[in-house]
Amino acid sequence: MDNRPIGFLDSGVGGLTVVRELMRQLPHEEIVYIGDSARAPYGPRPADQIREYTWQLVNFLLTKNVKMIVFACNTATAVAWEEIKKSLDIPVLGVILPGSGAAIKATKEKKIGVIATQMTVQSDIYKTKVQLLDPQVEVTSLACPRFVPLVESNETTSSVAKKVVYETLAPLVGKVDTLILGCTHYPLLRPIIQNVMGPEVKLIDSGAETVRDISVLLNYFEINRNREAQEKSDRFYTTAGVTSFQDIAENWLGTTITVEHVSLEETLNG
Ligand code: I24
Ligand code: DGL
Repeated sequence: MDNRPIGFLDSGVGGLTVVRELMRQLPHEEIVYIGDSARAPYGPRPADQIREYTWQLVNFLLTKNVKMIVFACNTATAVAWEEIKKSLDIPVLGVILPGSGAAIKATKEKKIGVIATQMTVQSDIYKTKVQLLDPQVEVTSLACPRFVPLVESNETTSSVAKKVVYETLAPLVGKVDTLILGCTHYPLLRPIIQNVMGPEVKLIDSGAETVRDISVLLNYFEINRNREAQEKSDRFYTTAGVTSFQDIAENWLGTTITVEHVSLEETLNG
């Protein structure tokens, strides 16, 4: 047993889709979450910058005595996960491998689509990982730069959302039998995406798949949290304003939470 918390990092609030899954699948685990909302979104940023920011988030989590770190952000995973996990001696999980594995299991025609931010698509990481597992699979990637702004303006069911999703996904319709939602925000558009792609297409939520892998790792290393341990206290940190983070998070998670502001420069250099 290991009663230390699990650390989560994300560019902002999107990683809460992974946290909600964790709360559902592993309700006894304690959470420390850092969201870099002050510098979000990461998707359109250069890779070097994302790597630098992600290191800062990791170093912050390391000061919180975490037993494992989860990159709850596809973009950070795409450009920084392999490098960072090599330098740490605790398990570090990203959201990309779990989704890739699940997609390979799901596909019948060996035609997988990936939708994600510009940087994740540019990195070609999903294609690389999927084809390492099965070279016969055809992978078609598509950047959907309009989806994150859509969700963040509360447009997840509107006719505008339907129009944008329909227009953006047109090149994939009929071309794939499995579609990886390779961005934290996309599960919020899931009903529209399913509608546009058609009922036969299997949608893979990388966040949900990642929590299954967290569970496997906890069991393998026997580092589950003792459910009889003292009451857990989840902590959420944001580099931007506390109130807006808290509003979104409490609405999404359906529970009250503790949120603190953190200035990464001061915390890590001071
Ligand atoms: N959803 C997201 N980000 C936002 C938002 C949202 N505003 C409304 N909704 N804003 O991501 C990002 C910018 N903020 C973040 C906080 O600090 C200041 C800057 C998706 C969230 C996924 C869990 C819509 C919305 C909501 C509540 C729950 C879910 C949701 F208000 F999509
Ligand atoms: N969290 C990011 C991801 O999963 C989406 C938002 C952003 O671009 O920062 O790729």
